[in-house]
Amino acid sequence: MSLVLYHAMGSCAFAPLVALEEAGAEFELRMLDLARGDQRDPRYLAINAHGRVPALVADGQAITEATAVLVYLAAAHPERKLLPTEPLALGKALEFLSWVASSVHVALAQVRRPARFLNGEIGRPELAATGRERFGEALSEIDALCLKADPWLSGSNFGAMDMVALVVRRWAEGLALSLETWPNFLALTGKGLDRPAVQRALARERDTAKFFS
Ligand SMILES: N[C@@H](CCC(=O)N[C@@H](CS)C(=O)NCC(=O)O)C(=O)O
Repeated sequence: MSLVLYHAMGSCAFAPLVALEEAGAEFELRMLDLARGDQRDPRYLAINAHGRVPALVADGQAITEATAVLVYLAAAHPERKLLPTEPLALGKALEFLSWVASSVHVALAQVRRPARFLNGEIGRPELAATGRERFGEALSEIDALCLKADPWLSGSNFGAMDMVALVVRRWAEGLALSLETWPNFLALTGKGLDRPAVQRALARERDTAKFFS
């Protein structure tokens, strides 16, 4: 099986990167530079026509959307228990991943990419302010989930929900939010960051040269 993950620094593709490291999978990492617009390079659009990361190419077949990539990796590495198999727990885990992708990520996009929502300059500061507010509210919701984590959001083992929580933490840091406001989230993600596989993922993204030079 050949696996290639397309990722970009600070992006939601960090969760699949951590999942691959946790699973001990052999894979090639290809880093895009989103600020330079690599995601719109025709060579990348041929892999993901939406022009976004992540994309995981498994034996020549591209899977896009962070949630779908995580579901694929969970199914490909059942022994790693990235997602629960018990129906209710699985439903709750997918609820969390879908909510982050469809709501939390969109709040972030309001702040970072207002041109996606409004053609002109008018209204952009209000859009960004609302996005920041929604993002903060989401962090409070995640903080409450972290309080109940036992010991991880995913249950007894560090799984897909915890990996996505790490992505949210990096987004929050990117927005220069004070994480002390959400102490349970800070503690859980701090524990996640200490994991050897997460440290390997951080080192690997840092040490991998940009793919399109
Ligand atoms: N719904 C997609 C969103 C993917 C997405 O927007 N990824 C961002 C990085 S976190 C990206 O590629 N941004 C580049 C752009 O918006 O041009 C998912 O959950 O995977």
